[in-house]
Amino acid sequence: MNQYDDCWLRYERVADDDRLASYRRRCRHAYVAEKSPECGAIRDELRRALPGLLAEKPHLWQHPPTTVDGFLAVGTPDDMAMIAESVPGDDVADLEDGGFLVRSVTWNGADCLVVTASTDRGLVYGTFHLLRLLSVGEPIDDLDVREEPAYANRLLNQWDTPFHRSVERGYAGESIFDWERLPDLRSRYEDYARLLASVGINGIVLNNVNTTKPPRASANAAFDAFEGWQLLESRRLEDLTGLASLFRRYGIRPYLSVNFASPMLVGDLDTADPLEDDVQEWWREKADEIYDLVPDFGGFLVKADSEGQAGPYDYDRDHVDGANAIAQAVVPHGGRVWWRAFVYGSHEDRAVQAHDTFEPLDGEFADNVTVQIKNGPVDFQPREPASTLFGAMPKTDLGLELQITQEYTGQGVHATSHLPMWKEVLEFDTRADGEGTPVSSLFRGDGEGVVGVGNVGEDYNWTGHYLSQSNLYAFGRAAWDPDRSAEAITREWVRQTFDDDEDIVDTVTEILHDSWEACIDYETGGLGLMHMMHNGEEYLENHYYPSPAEWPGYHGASEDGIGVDRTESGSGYVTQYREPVAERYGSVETCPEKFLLFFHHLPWDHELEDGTTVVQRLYDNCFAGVEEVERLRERWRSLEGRVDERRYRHVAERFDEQVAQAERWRDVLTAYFREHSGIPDERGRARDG
Ligand code: GCV
Repeated sequence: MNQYDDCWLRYERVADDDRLASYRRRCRHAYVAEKSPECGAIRDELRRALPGLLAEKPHLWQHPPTTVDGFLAVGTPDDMAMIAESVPGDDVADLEDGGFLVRSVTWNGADCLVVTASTDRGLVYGTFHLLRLLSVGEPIDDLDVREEPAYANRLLNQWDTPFHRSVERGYAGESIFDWERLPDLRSRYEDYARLLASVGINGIVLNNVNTTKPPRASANAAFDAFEGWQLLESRRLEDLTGLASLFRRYGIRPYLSVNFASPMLVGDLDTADPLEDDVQEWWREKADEIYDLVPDFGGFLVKADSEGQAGPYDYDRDHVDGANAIAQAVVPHGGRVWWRAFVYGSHEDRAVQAHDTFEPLDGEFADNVTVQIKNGPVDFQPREPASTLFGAMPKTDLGLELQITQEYTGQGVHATSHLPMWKEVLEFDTRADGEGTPVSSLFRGDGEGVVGVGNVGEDYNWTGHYLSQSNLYAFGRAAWDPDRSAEAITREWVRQTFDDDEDIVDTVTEILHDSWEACIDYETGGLGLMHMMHNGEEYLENHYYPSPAEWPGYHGASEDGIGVDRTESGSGYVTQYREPVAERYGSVETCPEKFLLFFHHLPWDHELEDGTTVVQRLYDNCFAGVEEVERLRERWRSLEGRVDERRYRHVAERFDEQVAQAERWRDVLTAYFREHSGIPDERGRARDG
């Protein structure tokens, strides 16, 4: 990467001389099996990485060298005798697709490293893993690494509108995909594929789930008329081929978001009724056409009956009818339909909707349908309890959808790590199979997995805020291994992205880890409240500024109290959890404070366990959130002169803006609480609105 930031693939010279000597001994010569597109990508990556890390040009051999003291070999045991001789075949044969081994071995008296796997995609991940170890300065003389991905599918959802080039909820500029010039490729696509593959992502949905109505005027008025569903038009599909072959080199399968009404919009049918034969036939022909062009196409993602998108309800059919009609078309090609559970319906409390709609349909979806569920029951709010659908559909393939982009957590301005939020959800014990069935233990089937809504755009640094690169990185790493600690993931990101210096690693890790709770405090007051944000017309204001008065139904503030009653006598949402979770959340006494007002509507002066009233805790949290951001800003400032000027300034300036914004949130929220409660802040800080 030259024109754009390298993110975590910087490959800088190894600082420690002894380490460098050992790396050079085993890696200055390398041999990569010569066969597949993936192996070509590996060779290219070694050519990029090793000169930087080793500060000398490596020698890439056409065959395993026999005359050198040490070398790196990448391939499957079938590819080369050296690997077959140094690694027992069974160790490799056992590996899941994507899994790999990285081992230090001695072969013909030479000190070697072997990266091996049962599939070429595994070789890609193994190589990136080795480069990560070298980048963070791990010893390699005694390596014995065996890794397999926890989930078979680790997908990215781009919310990009092709041609129009907007990115819904994107805060890093235009879409990187220049659809107008496809199938011509930009070097940026390859860099993106490298970033994704380096953290194990193996699928990408190229366009927004909203396939109608781009949200705002684009820079190029000619494309304002373009809508995402048009990608299924024959003349557009050919554009996919270049991207598909590029991503293939990195083991990444492309997918498309499709509009449920495509048979009418793209085709010339007068219905999209999923039970009509000609509708199903239309989908089959369309799928055949796509697979002719892109044989490893992953399948379709569908947002149906949600926020204005067409769906089976338009024909009095249900989600099973809808999903299965499209899924049957991709069965012959090994494709899959990812069907989102983010639907609206008759319930006043949106939290109830997804479980109410989908749980009764368990067991009816086709084998190649995955129901994709947002982490929480409402909509990516700063903090939500885990969705009740997790573990509730044992006979259906499920996917967990996380938001990498920071729609509700400060967008491109605030330093907010989402990793602690994801960990909280992954660790939630659903009790689906008795005690000890965390969310992370689900999604283990071949058709299941974890999905992240992407956060990159045209900005030089990819993600708008430099520190937001950590969210993309962390998503991939957590989707590969949900049991890896948040701290370990963040520390390795900082080491690769900034420096190995312990103080820098500690400081940036601390900033990221404390950032989420701080954001919850100033943006909601904590206690499980949500929807305190402005829903303005201006795109960049949307969901960025505070405006709690717009959403009384979502946070329940009134003169008598605050919070939403989701107990059995309220909306009933809590009863969708298994016991003992339902009972714990359902009782004011046992509900964790962080979710208290999500589940309960309580008087403003209700006393919490430590005797503080609800309203006072809300005031205190809002003020604490701002103080915390000020503290985190100071932590960042302590790095002045130790982090390169460009990134130092960028983050420092954003911190100034974040503090100002946090104060604004605090002031608007506390004034709102005061106005509705009529109770002043006992510490005299909260002002009138
Ligand atoms: C893609 C939220 C966002 C929408 C998004 C929607 C979804 O409502 O604000 O921009 O649309 O979620 O997940 O489909």
